[in-house]
Parts: sequence; C-alpha cells; structure tokens
Amino acid sequence: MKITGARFLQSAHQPSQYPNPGLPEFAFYGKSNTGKSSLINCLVQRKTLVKTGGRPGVTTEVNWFVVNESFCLVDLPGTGYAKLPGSQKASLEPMVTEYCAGREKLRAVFYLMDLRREPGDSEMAVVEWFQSLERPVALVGTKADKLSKNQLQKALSHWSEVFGLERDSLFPTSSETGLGRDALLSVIGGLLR
Ligand SMILES: Nc1nc2c(ncn2[C@@H]2O[C@H](COP(=O)(O)OP(=O)(O)O)[C@@H](O)[C@H]2O)c(=O)[nH]1
Ligand SMILES: [Mg+2]
Repeated sequence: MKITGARFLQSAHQPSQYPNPGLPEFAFYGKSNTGKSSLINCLVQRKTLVKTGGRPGVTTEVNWFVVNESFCLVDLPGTGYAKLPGSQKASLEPMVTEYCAGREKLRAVFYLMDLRREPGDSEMAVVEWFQSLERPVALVGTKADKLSKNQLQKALSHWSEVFGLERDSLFPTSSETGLGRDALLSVIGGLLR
C-alpha cells in the first residue's frame, strides 16, 4: 500500500468526544513506551505526525489519524500508568475497553509489546480479552533493532509458544529500520478490501 497522505483528526479524553469520520479504524495498543506512536509515524512515513517519547504514561487520550483519506489509525493510551494519580488511572482502562469492545468501525487491533520483555500474565490476559471480542488482533513485537537476529528468532519462538499463536501472526517491527512496515500495511490493506 502506498501512503499518499496522513493527517491528525482528533484527540478524545472521553467517549463523548470520539469523532465519527465514517472510516474503517485500526487501533494500536500496548504499554506506554512500547513504541505505538513511533510505529504509526513509521507506517505513514512521517517523523512527527504523532508525538513520541514523552514521559511514560502521560498520554491519556485517544488520537485519530486519517490516512489516504480512506482509513484511520488510532493511537490508544498505553497501560502501565504507575506515574498517574489514582483517579486518572481509574478512568483509563474503561476508555480503552469501551473503544475496543464497542467501536463499530474498528477492523483490527495491533497489540504492541517490546520484544525485549518477557510476556507475563497481564499480556496474556489482554490477548485473551481481545480474542474474546472476536476482533482480529495482531501481535506486534517492537524495537527489533535492539536484538540480534538470533535473539529475535528466540523471542518470536517463545512468544508463539506462550501465546499459542502461529509465527505468521506475530509481527516483528522496528520504527528505526522500517522492519515489519510492509507486513502491517498489507494486513491493513487486506482488511480494507
Ligand atoms: N530503538 C528503537 N526505539 C524505539 C522504537 N520505537 C520506539 N522507540 C523509542 O521508544 C520510546 C517510546 O516510543 P513511543 O512511540 O513514544 O511509545 P508509546 O508510548 O508506545 O507511544 C521513544 O524514545 C522512541 O524513540 C524502535 O523501533 N526502535
Ligand atoms: Mg504514544
């Protein structure tokens, strides 16, 4: 898929602010600092469309970006909010769960995990929850550039075992090198057809 345009559409702090552009949506979810915003920038080949590398856990809004005037990429607030005050913490997860469960135009969720991290119970629970929604979920491993080829293969085999998924439903990516970009864009292209 060729990217011909990408623009910011809207930020929302609560469901009543969600826009309704009427386009299919693809959401990016994962712990803060896993590389969600960087990956969106990488996919649309724009260095600064989405702000990256802020203080972990401070992105508390959902952000919509329109690509090629034909679909939206949606940057969801990350989990792992140790630095947020309690009341704000409590309002985050429901926003994500409500979006993912109820959004009619949502075509697929990309669940991002840092390839250097060992997946734990919370990651398993997230994947199971997405599967229970019966929405297509792609597991995306980020920051592959930080691993040697050997370490990358090991991590992918391990994830495949832990999550009980085929290797071809795991997508290693790097926003630095562009690894995985074409693969993710063809997943999106396939679901748009
Ligand atoms: N080496 C490397 N660093 C990355 C990659 N993706 C993101 N980062 C860095 O990880 C940090 C968090 O990235 P960001 O996109 O803001 O994560 P988010 O919180 O999930 O949106 C930033 O400092 C990025 O530069 C990647 O593929 N490779
Ligand atoms: Mg971000």
